[in-house]
Amino acid sequence: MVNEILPLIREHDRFFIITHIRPDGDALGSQIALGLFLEKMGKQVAMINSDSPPYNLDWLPGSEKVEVYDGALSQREAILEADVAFVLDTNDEDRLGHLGSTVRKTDAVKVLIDHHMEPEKWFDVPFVRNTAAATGSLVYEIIDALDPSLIDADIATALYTAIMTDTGSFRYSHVTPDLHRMIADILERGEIEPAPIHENIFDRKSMPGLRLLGRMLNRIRTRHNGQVAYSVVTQRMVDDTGASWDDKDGFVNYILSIDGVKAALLFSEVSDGAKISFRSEADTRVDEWARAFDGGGHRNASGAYVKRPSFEDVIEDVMDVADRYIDIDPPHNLGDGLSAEDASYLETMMKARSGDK
Ligand SMILES: [Mn+2]
Repeated sequence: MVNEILPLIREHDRFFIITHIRPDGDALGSQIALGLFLEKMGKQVAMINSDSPPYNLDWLPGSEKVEVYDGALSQREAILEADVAFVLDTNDEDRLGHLGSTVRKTDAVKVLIDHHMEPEKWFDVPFVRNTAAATGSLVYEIIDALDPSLIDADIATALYTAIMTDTGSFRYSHVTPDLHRMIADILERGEIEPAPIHENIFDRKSMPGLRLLGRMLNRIRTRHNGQVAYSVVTQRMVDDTGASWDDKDGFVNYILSIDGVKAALLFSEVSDGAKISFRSEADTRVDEWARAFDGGGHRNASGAYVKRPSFEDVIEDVMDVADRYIDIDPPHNLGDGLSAEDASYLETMMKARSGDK
């Protein structure tokens, strides 16, 4: 509950904030917004992660204050001497990288601020709402309850980035009028423009990255009458194009953008199997499908890491059970004006054809 966090912030001075490995916009935006806000309250703040930000977030004002853990004494001290340790946007020790066990063992009050399901049990104060659009919206609630007048351009930019990136630019099913009102307040208080933030995050792609995108688009396949689609990024494709693996971020959204596709998957090759990104349209959910392969995430955006002897095995195993998790609509109007026998014959034919695409 947010009410438990407020006195913790008011009554303590030294804070440590960490977010997950391979930090995304919500992770870094939430961390920076909370960190800058606490500093403006006159608190001592250390922001330390296991990984550095991706290239499209390194411009975020305040990111220069986020350190990458290198074992330095000053960093260890900051963690061990903190009164309160905030863990943002993940509820899982492993997702904190090599800092995980240190954070778990610290004597600080451990506060979780997150919107994922099934939190681990070691947090003293969990502020968790899995219907929240972003961790950033929970950080906003804390700021709003303490002193929203402290929201300046940098804090607003961080909050906007967190919420915008985790909602697919305000399109996923968690987006509500209330969320838009929150965004309006953030824009007004910070006196910031949204457009430059979108440009910084989405319009800085490299030429090799776009070539990789081209290769990925060429390999899109559909199943179930075009309602489920997937593609791949392989090591070979990355090597051939000179791209980096980070360039595939957002690729899965192109697959979902195909007319009629309700659920889209991107399989990325790793040495012992594949990493999978699942995305779906608002009224279709993919989290249960991801969870069936030991992954997790949200209704419309999930992920999994599946180990198999070969990359192709993963694709087959995952795609073969698509219709267990996705409601496949029958082909439209097939039976109109036909006898029942002809209609069922046609449908069988369609099924056979869509299966081998
Ligand atoms: Mn998030």
